[in-house]
Amino acid sequence: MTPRFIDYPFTHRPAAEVLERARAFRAALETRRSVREFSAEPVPRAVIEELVRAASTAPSGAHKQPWTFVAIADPALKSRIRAAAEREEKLAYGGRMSEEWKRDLEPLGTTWEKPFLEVAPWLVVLFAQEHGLAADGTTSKHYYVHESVGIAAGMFIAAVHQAGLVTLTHTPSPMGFLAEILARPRNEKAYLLLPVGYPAPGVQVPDLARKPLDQVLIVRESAPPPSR
Ligand code: IYR
Repeated sequence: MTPRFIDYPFTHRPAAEVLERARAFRAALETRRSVREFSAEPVPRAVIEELVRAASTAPSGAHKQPWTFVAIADPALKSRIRAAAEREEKLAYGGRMSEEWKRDLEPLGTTWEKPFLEVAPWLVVLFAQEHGLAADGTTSKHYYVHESVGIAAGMFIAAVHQAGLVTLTHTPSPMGFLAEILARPRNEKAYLLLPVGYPAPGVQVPDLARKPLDQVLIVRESAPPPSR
């Protein structure tokens, strides 16, 4: 197959402007926090559609775009999801999670109770398509599915924040009930559950610090890498 290429309308910016834009975007992202208490204030469907369009610009293995976003506003469905998630979480907190894991979660103040699953105006469930599945049942390969879906998730989270809303990367474990309740085809596995909305008035978040740059970045500009 002969690949078809088109012009890419790229704007070349001088380094000083690039640095300023990088700084401004970093500063914007720095104010993002995961929030576990939501307001019931509605969010228009058009907002969710834009957020999913933004996430869906993510790069993916062989451009297969192996993701499906399911956006739920229906109160009855949200209640079913809450009930099923809390059933699993109760078992997780009650013994499935190790003592070390539970200790690690203490600073976050999480419990098995997930009222946000009913309160948030939207629950967005991100599914990973482990392979392609055509309407006639034929399957096809997908590549780097978890990397691709992870990138789309990150872009969705950034888009939510940039829009002026909050979300949470919720992973009720195990998540099998989501494909069942939402009647997803067998090639789709739930990857993340992201409630989206406004935070509850006066919401508080855990007092956490992010790692400083020198703990997350190693730069080798000219010296050879150290030998081991
Ligand atoms: N899924 C549980 C537990 C949990 C696990 C991790 I790792 C977190 O960072 C936060 C919570 C819950 O949602 O409560």
